[in-house]
Amino acid sequence: MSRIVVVSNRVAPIAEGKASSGGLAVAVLAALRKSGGIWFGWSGNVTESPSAQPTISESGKLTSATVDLTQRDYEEYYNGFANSTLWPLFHYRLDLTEFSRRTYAGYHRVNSLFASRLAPMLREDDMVWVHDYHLIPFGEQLRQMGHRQRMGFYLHTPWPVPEILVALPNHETLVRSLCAYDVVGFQTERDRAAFISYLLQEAGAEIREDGLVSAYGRTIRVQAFPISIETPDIEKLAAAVAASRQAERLRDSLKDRDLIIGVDRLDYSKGLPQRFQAFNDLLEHYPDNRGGVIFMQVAPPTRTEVPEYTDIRRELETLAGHINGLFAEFDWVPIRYLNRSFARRTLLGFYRSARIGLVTPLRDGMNLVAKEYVAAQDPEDPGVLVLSRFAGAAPELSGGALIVNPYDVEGVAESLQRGLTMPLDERRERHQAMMSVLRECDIGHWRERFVDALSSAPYSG
Ligand code: ADQ
Repeated sequence: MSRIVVVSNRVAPIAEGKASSGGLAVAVLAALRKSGGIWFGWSGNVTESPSAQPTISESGKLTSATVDLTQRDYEEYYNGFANSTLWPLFHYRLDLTEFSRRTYAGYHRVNSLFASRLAPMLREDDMVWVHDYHLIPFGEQLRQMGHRQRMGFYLHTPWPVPEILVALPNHETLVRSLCAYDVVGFQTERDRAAFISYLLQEAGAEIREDGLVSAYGRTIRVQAFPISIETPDIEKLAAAVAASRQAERLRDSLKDRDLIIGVDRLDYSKGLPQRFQAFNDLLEHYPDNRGGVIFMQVAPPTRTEVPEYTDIRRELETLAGHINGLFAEFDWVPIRYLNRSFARRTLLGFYRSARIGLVTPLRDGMNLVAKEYVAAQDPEDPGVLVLSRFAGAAPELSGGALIVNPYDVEGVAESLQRGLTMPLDERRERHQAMMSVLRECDIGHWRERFVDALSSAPYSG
């Protein structure tokens, strides 16, 4: 069995028994433990003169190798091209997309530097699995150094339709880099179709009879692999933490009121202002809910050095203050807005206590919170998922969720009302429909499908 070499912007702790924070880390570690391998990426540290040697730590058959960035690399590669150009562009926010040749050059410089740091560690029959928008040119850089290993790329964000993508001055170079991989994986069929459309329209690509795509002189597999969660583990853990002290404290504080919960990174792609407005609309147009419903939004700040993230934070503070000021009573405050994160197990307890999971991104690659919310419910008395049609999770969960358009604030309020008044039988039915998808398509299934696709790629380079 070939070793797997995972490359991602950040690397999770690999030591056995160390709690990993999320499904991706769990899946990647499981893949690596099975075959042995390396997890390579940025250490998260910014230093003046980073060492040319990666920092290595080992645990069984598994090695983690990390490198530091300089301040300039961090600004140009991470805050710059990755998070101020590609992130907004891939989330259809042309209005927020900045482009500069300086950050673009920094992005390439860091990708090339990372590739040259990993290169000496690679073996002939390794399979390289690169993750996410930070590292699109990584595989091409390795190829240029003569590496012929099987290489796969997985994009966690959406891939935009060609009309959006071509706004990027270097769109062709970016897509050409992707074609250096043997397998290019997306979250959904929608993303895959958008990528294929670009290749057909802009690159004269050809789709072969076996489904592979020929473009830029290479033949690649382009496939959707919707990412998922550790379904059985989440079910068990959520049932266990239902009686935890924190979950109990939350329930006590609700005093039998219904809870609507939102959990996101504080990011403009998550549709938080529209969500707050929808809750405002619920209180305005369905006044029976006043005093009887609480909306709790957990949103820890991220990417705080990118100005757009400061702007959205300020906007939400104003909105939350406004809505609370308008509707609060001396014994009831409608919105609990928390700018902090909680341990995974605590969140699962919160999900289980919530009548509605409100997940309304304007665009999202997948949105694992939606899946986690569903898996955390009590099957005997489950809550309702209100889910944006623009989340990658929507096609899989449409059999059970109330699907909404997040821009339609009144429509979201209507669905909230429907969820709050939904009879138990219907809630159970909807929950079961979603659970049967999540049981079959869990994170293990995602990992196996990707690794299988990569294993069967021809070893050609
Ligand atoms: P994110 O944009 O971070 O991820 P999401 O999928 O919702 O979005 O969350 C990833 C993980 O972080 C989940 O396990 C979730 O529980 C956790 N998380 C989210 N918000 C949190 C909070 N406030 N506090 C604590 N934990 C929180 C990117 C893409 C998504 C894609 C994932 C995985 O943007 O579309 O689903 O990668 O591919």
